[in-house]
Amino acid sequence: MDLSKRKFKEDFKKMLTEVYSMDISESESTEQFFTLGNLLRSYSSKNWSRTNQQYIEKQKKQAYYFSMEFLLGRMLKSNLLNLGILDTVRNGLQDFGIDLEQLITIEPDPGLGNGGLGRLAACFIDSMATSEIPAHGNGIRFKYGLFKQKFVNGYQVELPENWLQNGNVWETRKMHAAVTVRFYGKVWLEQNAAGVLEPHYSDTQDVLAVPYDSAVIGYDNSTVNTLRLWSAEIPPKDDITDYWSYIHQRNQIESISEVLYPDDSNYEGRLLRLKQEYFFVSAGIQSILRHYKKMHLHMNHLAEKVAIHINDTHPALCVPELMRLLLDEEHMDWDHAWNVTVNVMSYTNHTIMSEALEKWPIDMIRSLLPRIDQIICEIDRRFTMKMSTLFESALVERTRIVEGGNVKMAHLAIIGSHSVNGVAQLHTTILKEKVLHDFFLIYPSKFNNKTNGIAQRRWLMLANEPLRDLIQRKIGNEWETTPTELNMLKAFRDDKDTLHELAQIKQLNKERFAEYIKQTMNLEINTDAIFDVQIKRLHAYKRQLLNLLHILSLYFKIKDDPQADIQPRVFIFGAKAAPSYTYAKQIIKLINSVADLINQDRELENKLKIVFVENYGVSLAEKIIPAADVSEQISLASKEASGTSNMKLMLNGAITLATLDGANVEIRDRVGDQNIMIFGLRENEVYQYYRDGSYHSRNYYERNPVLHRILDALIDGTIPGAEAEGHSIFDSLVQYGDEYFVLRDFDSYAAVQERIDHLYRDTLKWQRMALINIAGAGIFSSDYTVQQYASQIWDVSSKVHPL
Ligand code: CR6
Repeated sequence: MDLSKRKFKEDFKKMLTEVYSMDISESESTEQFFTLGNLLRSYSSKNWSRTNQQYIEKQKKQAYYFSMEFLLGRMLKSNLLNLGILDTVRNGLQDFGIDLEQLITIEPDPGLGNGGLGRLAACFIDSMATSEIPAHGNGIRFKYGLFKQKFVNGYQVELPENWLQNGNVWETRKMHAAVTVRFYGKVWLEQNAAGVLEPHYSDTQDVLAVPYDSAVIGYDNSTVNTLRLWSAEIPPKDDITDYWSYIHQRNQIESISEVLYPDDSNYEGRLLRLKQEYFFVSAGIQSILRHYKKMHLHMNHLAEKVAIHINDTHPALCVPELMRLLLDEEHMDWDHAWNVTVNVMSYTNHTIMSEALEKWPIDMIRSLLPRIDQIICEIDRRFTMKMSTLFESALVERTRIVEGGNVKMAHLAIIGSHSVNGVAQLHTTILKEKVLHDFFLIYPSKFNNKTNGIAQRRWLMLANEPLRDLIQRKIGNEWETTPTELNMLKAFRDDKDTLHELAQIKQLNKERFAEYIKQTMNLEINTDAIFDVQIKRLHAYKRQLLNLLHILSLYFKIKDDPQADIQPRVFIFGAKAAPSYTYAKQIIKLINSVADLINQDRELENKLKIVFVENYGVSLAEKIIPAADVSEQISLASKEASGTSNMKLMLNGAITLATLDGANVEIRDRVGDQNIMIFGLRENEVYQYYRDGSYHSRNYYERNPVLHRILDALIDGTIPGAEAEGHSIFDSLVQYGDEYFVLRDFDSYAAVQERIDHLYRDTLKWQRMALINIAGAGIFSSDYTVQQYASQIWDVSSKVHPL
């Protein structure tokens, strides 16, 4: 948008007076932040309503991205950037003596997600608006986001994250768009006068779903889409007879949108979670149908105007819920309704970890959602009947939705969708060949790959302004909307000046981060050291332990020979563990204890440090990523569906240290073997071990003296404070088979780390690699990913065409 500094300053002063009756000298950061937020809302409101109007007038097909999680991060700077007024506002505020960077910190970081999946949803909605795709987000307005992590004596402690405490300046409550969601009760079918079976309900518990809408502003265009998050409330009642039972009921209902479940890949089947899933699915679909009806089209044509995306299995109830509405409310017959439903729905699988493939006891569904239960059983019955004529009975049994008293949500999503995608090439191949092979035999054409992506706006333009400026000076700014243009940077791969500038920028970012760590953790870190970064949820398969064992090997090396020729390192960790995931929490404690041991050792001063940041989330990632030299992507091959921090880190010039897992494979293809550090078992080797059962981790302990010593350190008191954790982790690795092949991959990992140690000393060579990584990262923009979803899955329009 066009906005002069003068106009901005006038608007800002006016808004401050209108909202707070204050002038600038009286106001504090909080008022200034809310004033700026309100101003941005007013700047985007015209385009917001115009975008919606156009979608209706042109009868545009629209997509709805249903996701339990949207891990947005702070929105102030991102909205300023997308509106094209970041610099104007920064300068204008400066004239008032207000520092934008300081103002930004007033905004809470809404943690409405666990990890990659939730952050992906946030990158997607940004990219959808930027690519002018008519697509919106639909989720839950959790009152408490993911817990705030604190370390107490090295242990993770979870505290509530009350992000809404001071209100959310970006949202608008839309009371007129509220809908009712029904739980419990009895349902029976009765013939009406026309002889059609109709459902009747009694004793239901009704919940009012109230939407809160936020604008999703496209970058440098006039598209403003909507993120709609639902809040659960008690329906208005005039006849309250028992006040206390009313309060009790109200609390029970409000708990539906109270907390985000802090489980990343482990799901505990709990009733409240099932309620949450049905709640936002039912509310979302009801509201979509309401909107569709405004176009006065027959329900048979729904799939021509509406696409619904099921992001992981959490919203899989979309399938029976749309069926319910089409059958019961719109009186369609089963076959038509089913046809419409399958054409509307599409599903993304985000993991092969079997414990994350959701299952719900059928009895639970029956009592909570009786009509949905009937519909699921009918879908299952028809599926089984049809497939029995085409496939062997064992395969049909394996693919059924209802099995062993459970409803398998992935099966429901696959059977009820026309598209099933994985999130990286390798992941999709594993789905087709192994995890979902049975379904691939039944529906080969449903399967497709959409490799994840990241929004280059947040992860480069905002997080790393010095790098953004350098790139702009070298190749202009076409890459901001056509990210593969970053490729042009390759022309500078041998240009010493550019490489030196790159090195300087990295140094600056490292110094900034070091300053932050000094302020917040009272820890000095050597900025000449290699900043070696592993930031992601704590999970055994991601193998933070492999990293830690290697750190211990360096520790012993220096202790044995204080003059050892080792490039100094700072190992940076950021990770939350699911509160119920004991093993992950033990690993956190162990890392913290090793950090205490190393960081307090004078002999290691400036050579080795561990920084385990508390409460890792989007805002911290924005600080860490630009400062990273090495990106640790070391999951056991086959286990990480895609990963997305790998993409963010490469975009910021970190060198990837990786197994050939998830999207690392595609990163390798992009930058070539010379510019990435690959180690470890390949996916086929892992599966070979599974088949022949020939991995015996104890042998590695017994036969590898380096490993032997490191592992002994876990149990012999070398690491004070973590005796119990050390024993438990030792046992998991040595006694109980080492599920994720940590010991098997150790030597190969350590060898590659040693190569990094040498390579880093040659600054030009290192920066050349960094530059090639930055140049190759464009393809991993979520702009491309969503453009492919738009054209290949949802069949909705988009401005830029896929590659
Ligand atoms: N944990 C995958 O594990 C992937 C993201 C987004 C994950 C990760 O590899 O990049 O999804 N899976 O696709 C789930 O959350 C189930 C993740 O974030």
